[in-house]
Amino acid sequence: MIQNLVNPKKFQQPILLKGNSLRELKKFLETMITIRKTEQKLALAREKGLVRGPVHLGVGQEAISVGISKNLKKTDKVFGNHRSHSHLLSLNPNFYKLFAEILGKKTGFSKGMGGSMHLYDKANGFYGSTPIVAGTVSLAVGAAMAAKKSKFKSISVSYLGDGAIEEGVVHECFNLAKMLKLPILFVIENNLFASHMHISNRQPSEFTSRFSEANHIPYKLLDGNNVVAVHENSKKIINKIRNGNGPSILELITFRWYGHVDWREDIDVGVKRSKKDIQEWKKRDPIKRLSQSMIHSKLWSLKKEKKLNDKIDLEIKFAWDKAIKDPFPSKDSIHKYVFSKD
Ligand SMILES: Cc1ncc(C[n+]2csc(CCOP(=O)(O)OP(=O)(O)O)c2C)c(N)n1
Ligand SMILES: [Mg+2]
Repeated sequence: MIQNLVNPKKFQQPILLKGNSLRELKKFLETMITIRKTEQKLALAREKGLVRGPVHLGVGQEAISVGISKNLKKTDKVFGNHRSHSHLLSLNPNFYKLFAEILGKKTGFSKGMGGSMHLYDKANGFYGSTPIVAGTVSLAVGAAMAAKKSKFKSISVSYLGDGAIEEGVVHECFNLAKMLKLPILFVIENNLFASHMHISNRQPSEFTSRFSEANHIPYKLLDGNNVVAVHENSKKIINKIRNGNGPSILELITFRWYGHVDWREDIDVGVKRSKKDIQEWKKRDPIKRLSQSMIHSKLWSLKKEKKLNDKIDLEIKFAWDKAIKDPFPSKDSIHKYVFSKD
């Protein structure tokens, strides 16, 4: 059963709805669609040359951060990686500020100084995306240490990929987090690829949560394209962490529809990524599976979904048009925010 998680032909059916109110389910759907459409807009803008820096897109992986973020508080500290649009938008769906940042505008999340891979939104608990693979894992552990020392019941969340697990620092972090019983959730987004290389060419197993056994850290392995399962399981795990039981690892199997970076599909650059696989993984779409379940349960309809899609399309168009017209930061602000002596 668990082995099937990496088979693109499996887990394509509608998901089991349990425990969530209609309001919560609609919110999951709306947030996932919003994140998807935001990233699709970025893909198109990048292809057209309107966006100048690289964008790492997580289309297809939306259920993970949407399911987890619902269980977080604004005082929790979330640390992302290079593919973090969804991590941030799940906490604060302000796609206008994301567009502005990626276009280098003063109104962006990092005042236009960072772009896609240096996002920051402290007010909503997002402590940063960064291009250095595994670069934030130790920061998340440090934040958890601070939270524990201050006896403040906040937790850290560290998003990392199946490629990041291959960095030594991650294993030092697992060990330290366990030894100090820190309030941290490590979320491994296993999309089976690191850049262009499939996990079977890099590791003796397709699952990375096995590393938790070396440090006696509890872990759970799940279908990352099932928002209800992600939400329900992370809720229980986060409650345990919040109540002083130390770290946990949650590994979520998923797949990104785009290639490693920008709008291309990467079917021609490496091993084991065929057009057919991508088509099969698209059938495991986290949005479609939730929507179908809601329709089967007579909680939702295609008509309502069209209305929702139209509304989000319009909001995205408005936000993009506004961000495009926004001013760039002044040249001297770089001394204040990037090369500051303070
Ligand atoms: C320290 C470091 N090594 C290598 C790279 C180049 N690099 C960027 S993303 C990436 C793959 C990361 O894979 P994973 O952690 O699985 O995340 P995904 O891209 O699949 O979301 C690599 C090797 C880097 N940015 N930093
Ligand atoms: Mg990966």
